[in-house]
Amino acid sequence: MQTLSPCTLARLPASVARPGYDRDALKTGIVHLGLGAFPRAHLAAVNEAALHASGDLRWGIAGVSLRSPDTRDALAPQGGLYTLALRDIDDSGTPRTALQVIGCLRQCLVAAEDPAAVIALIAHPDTRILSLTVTEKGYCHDPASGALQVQHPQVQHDLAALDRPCSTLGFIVAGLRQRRRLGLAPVTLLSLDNLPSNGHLLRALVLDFAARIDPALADWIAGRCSFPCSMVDRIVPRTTDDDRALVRAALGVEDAWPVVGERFLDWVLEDRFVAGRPAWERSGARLAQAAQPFETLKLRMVNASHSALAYLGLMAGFQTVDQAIAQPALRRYLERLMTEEIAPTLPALAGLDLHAYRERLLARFANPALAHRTAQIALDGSQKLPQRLLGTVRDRLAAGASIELLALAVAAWLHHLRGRDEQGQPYRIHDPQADALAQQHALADAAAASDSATTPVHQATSAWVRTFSGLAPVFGTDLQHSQPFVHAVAAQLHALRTRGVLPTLEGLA
Ligand code: CS2
Repeated sequence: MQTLSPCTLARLPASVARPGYDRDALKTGIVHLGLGAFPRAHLAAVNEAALHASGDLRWGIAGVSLRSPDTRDALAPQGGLYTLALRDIDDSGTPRTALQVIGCLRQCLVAAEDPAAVIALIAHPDTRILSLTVTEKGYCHDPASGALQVQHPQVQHDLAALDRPCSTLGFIVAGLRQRRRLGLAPVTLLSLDNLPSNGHLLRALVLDFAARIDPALADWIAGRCSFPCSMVDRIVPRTTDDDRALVRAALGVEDAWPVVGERFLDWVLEDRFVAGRPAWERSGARLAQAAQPFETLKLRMVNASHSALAYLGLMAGFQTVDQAIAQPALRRYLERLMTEEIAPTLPALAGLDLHAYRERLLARFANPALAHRTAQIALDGSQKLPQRLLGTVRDRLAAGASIELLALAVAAWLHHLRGRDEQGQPYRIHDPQADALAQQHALADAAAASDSATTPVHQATSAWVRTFSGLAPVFGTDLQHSQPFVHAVAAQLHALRTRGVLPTLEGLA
């Protein structure tokens, strides 16, 4: 079978959308770091539509994978073309797929193979936006405080050898240093990751890093570059072989690297672009004065529910989000979590119908055509919990409000760290802090064991939780000392350990 490429575009079925602009005339205005499925399913999709709507061909994308050559190896023979498959179900419950070949990804690089090429690209006169989706851990920061992890091996490496960086921050600062040396215009740095105030966070980390290299460079970046905040919402599971087979059958040619997502898309961003931007507002993006209320809404509703569902679902043996949400007890729990404990902490947003937002979210989770794996969402919990759950917990504690349902989500993460589900199936904990988590687990076990000699078992669980929440990069320095926090989490952890996930959910007050 032939491969998807500029030469085979013309033979695709008419139902498959494809680039309608002159790809050869496209310039690279956007350099994107972190070329996973996520940006290919939202940034590139909105950008593609903006190219069609505006005809402004300054805005092609060069994508950079930091380490893995897989995406470049798959896409280079396809001339950067790939298929976006948006999947949902129709009114009769039958899965349906809308297919589009995206053309705005002009170039793919692998930073680890050729760091100088990436620096040169960032420091190219055509580059105007440097965007990133490198996941939470890619920021080399302390998730609870937001501070740069100066001792992080990659940060240490890059501070000593910035000509051959390996971290995201290293590439950004090396590229900006080169722009400044060449007397080029500044760029906009656009974080698209699921982090609170992602633009402010990125700015603080870049400036801290740059100041350690050259304070004048940090001043140049602070004074000339901009860091708009953004909120991006689209569920994009990892592409599977089944997805590839489906796309192949529909296209009649082989696409080695398609991406699958839901139809739903919401992208809110602040309009602070120092070197211009594509007409994204003409293709679905919403421009806002401040993105933060939208981020808070999304992190606390979508991502918190997702993580709660992932840990509870994984422990109970449900492989995918739609299977998990089909359990009435889990669905009911999520409804209550959002309505009773999360919603009261959300910022006011004009025109927002929170009930409709919640219902649509539950329907998105129930989409069987996505088969989004709970194990995928469960990754990197140490990086996700602070902004997804613990900020809400703090707000509730400060208001003297109950946290029973939030505590269950936190307890589910802790329970899942034991590394085997309720059927006894073992799994690995994938987390950049895996070693620290295992150490803290052992400390907590020891604290609980010494307590259990003298106290009832649920008090020993409190000792366990108090000790575990001494892990400051996740829990900060306050939660360990909060009796209501420790007791609420311990009660839920005790229930999960002794009764299991579904009976615990059914037994909620
Ligand atoms: C998910 C997110 O993997 C995860 O942790 O919660 O990727 C989620 O699917 C997106 O943020 C939805 O916009």
